[in-house]
Amino acid sequence: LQQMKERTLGMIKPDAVSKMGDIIDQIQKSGFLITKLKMVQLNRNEAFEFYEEHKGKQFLDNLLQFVTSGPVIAFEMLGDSAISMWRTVLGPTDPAIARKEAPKSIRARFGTSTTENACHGSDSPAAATREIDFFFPTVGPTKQNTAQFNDCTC
Ligand code: DGI
Repeated sequence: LQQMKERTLGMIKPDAVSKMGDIIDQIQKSGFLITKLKMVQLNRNEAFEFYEEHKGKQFLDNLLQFVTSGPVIAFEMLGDSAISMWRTVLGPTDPAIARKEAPKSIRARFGTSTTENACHGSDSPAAATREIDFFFPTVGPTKQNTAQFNDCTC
């Protein structure tokens, strides 16, 4: 059963940290198990490493400015098809489009602009692995007990 589950990396961006309660609530009601979580403030080099796939994009500088403007909350989530499921729960990148196409999505509810769009989600298995390791490098105690999720009907 556990093998069918997938892990992905979510991140509440600085604009939505004040809404963390409602966001975590929606995540849990959507059937994910949060298996790791931390609040940190990234410096520019760290943010650039995290967003390395956007090197050369015209919006990168805005994105780095924004994501380093305050703390973020990063979390590893476990669930069925978690990578694509989390992106569905997030909704479209632009919150204005999200409010039209997916009004219950996180970006519809909590995003304000294409830059300030509340949350991040990994877009592929390779990105999920890299981004989980970025925030949660596998050093020190790593034992995790997710047995409770085996009985979960979600
Ligand atoms: O996976 P997403 O977060 O939905 O989108 P992405 O991976 O294409 O881009 C990462 C982030 O960069 C996105 O959440 C917001 C920002 N971004 C993407 N495209 C644009 C953008 N910001 C601006 N201002 N304009 C864009 O076209």
